[in-house]
Amino acid sequence: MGCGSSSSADDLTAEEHEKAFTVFRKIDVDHSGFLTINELRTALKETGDVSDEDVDKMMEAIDDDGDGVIEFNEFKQLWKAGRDAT
Ligand SMILES: [Ca+2]
Repeated sequence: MGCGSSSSADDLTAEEHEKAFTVFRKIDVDHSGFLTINELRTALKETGDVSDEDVDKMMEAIDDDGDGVIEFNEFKQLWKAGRDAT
């Protein structure tokens, strides 16, 4: 349900990129190269009290190309959004 292609420049620094990738790999427990909703759910529940509904919503928001999994480039957008929000 993504609206248009937002191919904005990747403005993460090398350090941020590395940090994001470390977290990504940690969440990607089966090392498939992408995050499934189950992996996302596990990761989010570890950080706090998150309902399945919240996970579903988040998944939908992150999954830009709508293939049901989160690739690293999608995760990076999340990382960037989280950084910009603080
Ligand atoms: Ca995706």
